[in-house]
Parts: sequence; structure tokens; C-alpha cells
Amino acid sequence: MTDFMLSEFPDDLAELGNVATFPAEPKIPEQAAEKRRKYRTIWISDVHLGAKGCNAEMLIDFLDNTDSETMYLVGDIIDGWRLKKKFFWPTSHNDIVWRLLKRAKRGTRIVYIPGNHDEMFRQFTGLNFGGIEIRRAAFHDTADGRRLMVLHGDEFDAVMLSHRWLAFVGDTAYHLMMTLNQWVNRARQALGMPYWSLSKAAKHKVKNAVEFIGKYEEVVARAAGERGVDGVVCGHIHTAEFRNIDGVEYWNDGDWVEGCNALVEHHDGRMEILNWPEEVAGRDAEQASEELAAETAKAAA
Ligand SMILES: [Mn+2]
Repeated sequence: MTDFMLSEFPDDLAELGNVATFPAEPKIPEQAAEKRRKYRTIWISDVHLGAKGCNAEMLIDFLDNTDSETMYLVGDIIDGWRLKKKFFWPTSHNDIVWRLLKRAKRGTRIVYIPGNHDEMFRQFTGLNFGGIEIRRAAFHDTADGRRLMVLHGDEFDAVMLSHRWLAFVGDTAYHLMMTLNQWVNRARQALGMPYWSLSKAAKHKVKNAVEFIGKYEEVVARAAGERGVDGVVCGHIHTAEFRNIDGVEYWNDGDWVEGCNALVEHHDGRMEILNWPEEVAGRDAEQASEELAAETAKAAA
């Protein structure tokens, strides 16, 4: 047995457990925090960190431009299935983890509800890591007194006997489609065209997929209604949506692979689904018109 070499450790043992060892800055610098849009609550899900399809840059932009008192990570944040097949972890994915931990440190209450792709974290239900609470599901009370059940949504796969969703987006087929989506969007970006979601377009054209999604939404809403809540927030099927189904609110916060959606609650309890590529396009257009106005004013002077 080799001797324990204390000399190999830093002189200042406090360094090992010091908060200061938390990387001071992410690789992609954080944008100024003062002009962030403030919400009461933010829900995001289906980020799929560790998968090539994850739209990390778009999510980083979202995180740098928003803030909230509470944030729910509604599952499939990390894609354990993909990581198991092939380890893939670019710095941008690390930067997202950095931003989430930083948010918790700044005082945002973060509740992480693992999904089916990150189910390995379900065994830690009830624990708290870096200020992030891990839960199997949660109840959220809105500012205007509605009670919402929050869960990932794969719980209903077994109920959906036909499994049409899986037939349509079988893991490999879905992965291929997402790769294609990236190529298409890289080309579009090079041509100065806005972001466009390939599978979103395809999903709306495939009758079975549309039927499946509609049925899924009804099954989830019915289950929530049976539990006496006013509504439900879930993710899983990568289709952001709001529907009132027999008096029960169904909210799906979408995904960050193709749609790049988030669900937010304003301070008065009003809820809204954000399409971040559209928000970015709006911001860019506003900036361009401001610059043009400034140039025109300069030319006139
Ligand atoms: Mn899922």
C-alpha cells in the first residue's frame, strides 16, 4: 500500500472545498444581467445536453436575457441515452450547466424534475445539488391562485397504447432528423435566413403525429383533472402548446432541440409560451431599425 502523500494536495486545503473553485466565467461570456426580462416563473424542458441536436447557443441567449424567482427544469435536460452511445460534451453544454448553477447561487429557486432521458437522476429525488432541488413531480401555485401539476410527461407513454410518437420519432430516426435540421439551419444562417424547424414542419404534415399529439394532450389533462388541479405543465413530446381541455389547462413548454420554446409566468399569473428564435428575430430587427435611425439622424445633422 502506498503512503498517502499529503504533499500532493494544495497547501491551502480550504481551496478544495472553496466556492471560489467554481469556474468564475463560462467560455461563452455571460451577457450583462441588468436588462433581463423578469418573470415570476420559467419552465424549460427537453434540452438534451450531450446530444448533437441540442440548440445550446439559443438556450444560452435565452438564459442571458431572462430571469425568474422560480425555474422548473421539466426533464430531459441531459440526454443520458445519447451520452451512453457516444460521449459528446462541447463547452457550450458546460456553459449551460454553469449558468443554471449560477442562477441557483443568485437566488433563483430551481426545481429539476428528471425525464426519461435523464432518469438516472430520478434516484436522487428529494436531494439538493448546488441549490437545485430534484423532484419526481411538483405542484406550482400561480400568482392568481391556480394550482398546476408539473411533470415531465413520459409517465403517460404506457397509457398511449399505440406508441405512435415513438414510431414517428424512434430515437435514431429522430437523431438523424435533428442532424439534418442543424445542416439546414447552418445553411440558412449562412444565407442570412431565420431559424426554421424541420421536424416541426414535418410533424404538422404527418397525420398520425398530429393525432398522437392531440390524444397525448387529452390523456395528460384528464390525469391532472382527476388529481383536482387546475392545470398541468409538461414537456416530453417536443411540442409547445396551450389548450383548455374540459376545464383543465394543458401547458407544454416545448424543447430546445428544434422549437426552442419556454413557458413563462408573469408576475400577475398570466402565462405565455415563448418562441425564442422569434424573440431573437424581433430583437435583431429592432436593433437594426434603431441603428438605421441613428445613422439617418447622423446623416441629417
Ligand atoms: Mn422525454
